[in-house]
Amino acid sequence: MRAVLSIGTNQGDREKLMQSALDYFAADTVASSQVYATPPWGMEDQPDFLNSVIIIETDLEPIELLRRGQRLETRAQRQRNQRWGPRTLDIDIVAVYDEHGTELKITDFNLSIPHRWAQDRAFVLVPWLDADPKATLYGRPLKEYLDELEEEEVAAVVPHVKGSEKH
Ligand code: A4P
Ligand code: MG
Repeated sequence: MRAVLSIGTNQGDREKLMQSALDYFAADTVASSQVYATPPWGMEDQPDFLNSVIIIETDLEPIELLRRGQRLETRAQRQRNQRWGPRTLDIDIVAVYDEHGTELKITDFNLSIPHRWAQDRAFVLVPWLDADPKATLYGRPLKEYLDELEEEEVAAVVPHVKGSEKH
């Protein structure tokens, strides 16, 4: 299975947390985006995020992949207290494809794939397109979803300059 993962962080040592998640999946990673600095989406009164998208090849079942991601979030001492609120680490499964490249749909109590907001989020679409310029979602090229978003929202997703963190 090929899986598209979105990694986000806006609390703590964001660069280090981002790197730890990238390292965790490195052996399975077949493509990855740059790391982007992104304004908060959904709940705007919180610090900016770092976001990236990676594409991995894995034999894990989607639910097990979700658990692995959640374990990493827990290791990052993430507190779950607010929907769309600040977090040290967030790993979302954006989309999965079988060995023929067919997009899989999963609607489970605690797992829904494709991720329900993916097409509305510049912080997912811009890095995803960077990692995989040919990517599609629900059979449509990502570019089409990006064209439907506010220009400013898309333009606000910019490559993060490493080492520019203020402490
Ligand atoms: N869940 C269902 N489907 C999935 C999936 N495909 N991938 C369930 C991952 N998890 C999935 O998530 C709540 C539950 O969603 C999980 O227990 C899992 O079973 P959560 O991460 O615990 O809670 P949450 O993240 O606060 O809620 P939600 O709705 O998942 O938020 P999102 O979608 O993760 O958005 N702005 C910027 N710029 N960058 C960001 O990364 N992230 C968010 C969080 C908001 N704004 C952001 C960013
Ligand atoms: Mg999440």
